[in-house]
Amino acid sequence: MSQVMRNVNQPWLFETAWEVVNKVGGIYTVIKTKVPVTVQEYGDRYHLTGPWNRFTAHVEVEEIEPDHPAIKSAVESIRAQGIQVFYGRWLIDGAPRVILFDIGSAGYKLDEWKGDLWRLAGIPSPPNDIETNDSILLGYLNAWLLEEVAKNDTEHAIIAQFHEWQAGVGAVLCNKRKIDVATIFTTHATLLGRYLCAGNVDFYNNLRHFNVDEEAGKRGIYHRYCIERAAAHCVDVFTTVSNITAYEAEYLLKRKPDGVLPNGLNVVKFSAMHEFQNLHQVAKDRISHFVRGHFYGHYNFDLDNTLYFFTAGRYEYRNKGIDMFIEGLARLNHRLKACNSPVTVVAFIIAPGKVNSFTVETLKGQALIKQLEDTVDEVSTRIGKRIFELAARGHEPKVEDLLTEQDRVLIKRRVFALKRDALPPIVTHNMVNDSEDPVLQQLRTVHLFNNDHDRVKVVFHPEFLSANNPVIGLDYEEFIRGTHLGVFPSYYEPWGYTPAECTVMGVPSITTNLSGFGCFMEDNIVNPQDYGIYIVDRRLKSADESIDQLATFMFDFCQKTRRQRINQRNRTERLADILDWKRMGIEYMKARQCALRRCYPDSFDSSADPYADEYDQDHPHKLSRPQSIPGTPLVGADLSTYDLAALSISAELPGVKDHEDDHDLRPPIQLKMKTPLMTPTI
Ligand code: G6P
Ligand code: 1S3
Repeated sequence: MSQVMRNVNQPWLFETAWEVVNKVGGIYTVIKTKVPVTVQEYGDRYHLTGPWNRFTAHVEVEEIEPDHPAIKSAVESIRAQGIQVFYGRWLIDGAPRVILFDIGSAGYKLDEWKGDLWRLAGIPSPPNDIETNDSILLGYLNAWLLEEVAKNDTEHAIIAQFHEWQAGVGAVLCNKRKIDVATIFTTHATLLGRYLCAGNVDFYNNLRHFNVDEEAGKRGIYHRYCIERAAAHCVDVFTTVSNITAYEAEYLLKRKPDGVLPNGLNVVKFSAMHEFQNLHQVAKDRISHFVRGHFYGHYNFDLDNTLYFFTAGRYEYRNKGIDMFIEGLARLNHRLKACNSPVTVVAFIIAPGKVNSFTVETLKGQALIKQLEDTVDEVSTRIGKRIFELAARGHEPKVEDLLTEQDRVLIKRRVFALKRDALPPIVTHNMVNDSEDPVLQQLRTVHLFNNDHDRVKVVFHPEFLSANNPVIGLDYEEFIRGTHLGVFPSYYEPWGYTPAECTVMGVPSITTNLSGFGCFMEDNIVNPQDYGIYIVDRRLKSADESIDQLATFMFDFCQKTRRQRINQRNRTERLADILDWKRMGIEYMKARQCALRRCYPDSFDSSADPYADEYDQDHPHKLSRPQSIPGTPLVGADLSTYDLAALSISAELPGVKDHEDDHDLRPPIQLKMKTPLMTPTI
């Protein structure tokens, strides 16, 4: 509790994460996309802090000098100790102020701070864990900054929000040193959850029984776990990104989260309603271009009857459900063959692995198809000139006059070059450990080899996509637009941005009831599958049954006509508003307000505070609904809070009914009123 009366109406907000101007994974997306709504609320009172990454910071951040005296003098006092602190504006939507610490320049303090952390909080730190060392440096620098600002400015309340364990040391220090700030710790996954799930553990059924210290010790992450757990306990408000991770955190970190802050996105609405459909066609053509090259010599399928499925994410083979995707594809292949389907599915797996470079075959495929394209262009130009010349002289051109022997030979040479005996590769890169790579191993086990007779073809691209990529040549976003279905059958997925990104671009996706996003949709939307959100049951079904359900979703999708796919994309895209930060950001507001109330209770008149009861068990709040969507509440909807115990036993399978005849009559999206986003606990 604060010693001084601070103004809680105009607070400073400092948000810290390892991924500020430093892309590693999903937290970067959370921070970056949330900036516009946060800047709108806090303006220049909002600062993001993180590590200075030499490769990104100098192109993404415009350096300026701090103009507020409290910040200026805080930054200067750190700089005076020989530590490099960069202050500037992050050149993204909202242009937030960022304070980036050059972790290396504080290296001389490492031993001193590690000793201090041990004495102060009993947190050990072994010598060679670079990631932990970096997070200790970041945490101490961040706490130093906050302490200085709190000292320099005693007028305003200060909120400090820490994301994930890498930023957790700062939260622990704020508590131990009694720094006068209101604190929030948000975990986007738990360390133990991630590690346990990646192994062969029945995670969700055993959550209550794990000996957490022992499990962390066995995995060599005890010290990291200590930071994470201490951070969760040291803050005013502890939050996570979904109900399912809240459940996990309660047992693994031993504190029930105060609330859930689901991840949003910045939804771009086109003025022309069908613009996103046109963009789908454009991006799909570019994927098709890649496919022609990749499958050269075996390109015996009709692209007009070809569907592009994909999965993408961190290369966490089991956690992200890549294992289930591959098995599901094998079954889909079998079913499509058995019914003589004219449809071909090209399934992409995009997950960065250890690679050396593109394979020669992959590059050759693109080069050959480019040569053929160039040759056809040249020959067409010559044919055009010949037609013109003949017509100009008053002759009617005959087909046999148009293609000369020379052109014929040229084209023949290109066609001959496209012959190959080997099958089209299943992977685009040379992998460092090809024979032990789990994706390749499984593709081999299930015999998905891109044979001519296979109806399911696979392309494993073990690197994130970029427009500069010489093979696919599309940014991830454009790539998603060009696909037909995203498939993310995750086992461990606190939120899961991938299906959410599909949704806002109008691409249907498959997720699971073990992912934060899947549960959120199941909890908030009536019949999510009607809107292109298919949810595989991985809670109550055996692995085999779940795979079968996944294969059925994919098989049923293959039966859709083009018209039905277009209609479904329209319906999917309409869900975008639900995922917009304009709505999701409200949960962050509630968490901040709650932190302020807990830290500065004397500054509040609870009768006038709209969020006064947010975490008060006696006054549970209701789900906030977006203004823009006409919702039809369920009759008799359950207004109770989420039932932790039910997570392992509930979840009825949504009907697989598909509105085949729905010609997009635009019925209102039915929002359930069941699940409050915040969990009252205290
Ligand atoms: C969009 C385009 C249409 C195109 C369709 C293809 O809707 O606007 O011109 O025919 O995509 O859909 P498909 O599901 O076959 O890729
Ligand atoms: C985590 O990143 P991940 O892919 O390792 O944080 C993301 C952002 O909150 C979340 O979407 C994801 O499920 C988590 O797993």
